[in-house]
Amino acid sequence: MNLPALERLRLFLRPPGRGIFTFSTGGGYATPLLRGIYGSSESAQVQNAWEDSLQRIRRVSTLILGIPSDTGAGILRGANFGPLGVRLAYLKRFGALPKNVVDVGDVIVVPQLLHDEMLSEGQKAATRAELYPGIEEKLPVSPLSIAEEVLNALYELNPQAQVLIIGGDHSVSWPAMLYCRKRCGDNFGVLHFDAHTDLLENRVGVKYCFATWARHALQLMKPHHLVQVGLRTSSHTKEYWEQMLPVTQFWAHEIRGRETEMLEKILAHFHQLKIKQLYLSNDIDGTDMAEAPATGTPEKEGLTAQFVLALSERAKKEFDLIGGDVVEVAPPLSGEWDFAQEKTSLLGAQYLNSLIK
Ligand SMILES: [Mn+2]
Repeated sequence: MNLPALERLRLFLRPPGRGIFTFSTGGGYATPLLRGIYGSSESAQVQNAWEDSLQRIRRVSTLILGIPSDTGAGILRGANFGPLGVRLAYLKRFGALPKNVVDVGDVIVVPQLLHDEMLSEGQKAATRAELYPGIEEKLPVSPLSIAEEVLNALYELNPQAQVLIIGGDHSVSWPAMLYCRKRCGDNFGVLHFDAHTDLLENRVGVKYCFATWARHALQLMKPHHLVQVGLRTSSHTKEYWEQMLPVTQFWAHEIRGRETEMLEKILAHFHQLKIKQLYLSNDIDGTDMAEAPATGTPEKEGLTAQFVLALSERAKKEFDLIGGDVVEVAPPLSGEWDFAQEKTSLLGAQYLNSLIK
């Protein structure tokens, strides 16, 4: 990439809430968020305030990135509104972000695309002409491919910053895994909350989606550095997965009723492996559906939010939490349109807050 990192970010990102590509319909959803963050939803003012915030990337300790894509989902959708819902709920619950945090905005999402490897040259050229008029460079056009380049640019501008992603379906964790690999080599741990293993090699022949990112991530890290917590819906058993793959699992039924003991056991696993740098991926469906109903694949008999928060806080204290995500929050599935009050978005906001250094 020839363009300077900040230039690339200006092309690949939009102000918070503006990443879902809209023409005449749908742009209004972001208005309350923009007013809440910048005090205005007027385009020129928002653009100026957002560009100022990009200038602060080098000076802060945490960067927040929205990836409003649910093209990688496969059951119920709506996680494309996750970044909007979680940010609105965050504002309502906690107010403005702390001074050491910058929200860099949303990856621009063309909602029919997922990863550039899935596209013909013709489609890539056509979308490039729309997204980046007048630019010769062959820039990425799909949300996961753009996110990979955004994370590269953020790393270039501030290699020490913690990067927190708001998804999006769980496929958005794949570019995050590439980021961890670039930053730490193969020596990083991943603490992964989920009802599902996300360990498929592919799903109906599709390599990149919500069900495969964790399988591919195993190839980027040392054995048993991926720890999955809260599993309860899989076509295979824990024994099957742990024998077949270098993964460590703690299923929901092992944790329920023994939270205090299991929390220590999970943390001890990372310490035994001498892991220092940790990434925390929080699929909100790891939490019981009674507490997190607005998600694409809600499951009962899950983790309590209290346990997930307690483990996240401890992980932040005991490890160098280089990054994390909150994914699969799908506020439209709640049937409510005031996302600032919506239950699952509010929980997502608490999870996000628990990760901020
Ligand atoms: Mn998942």
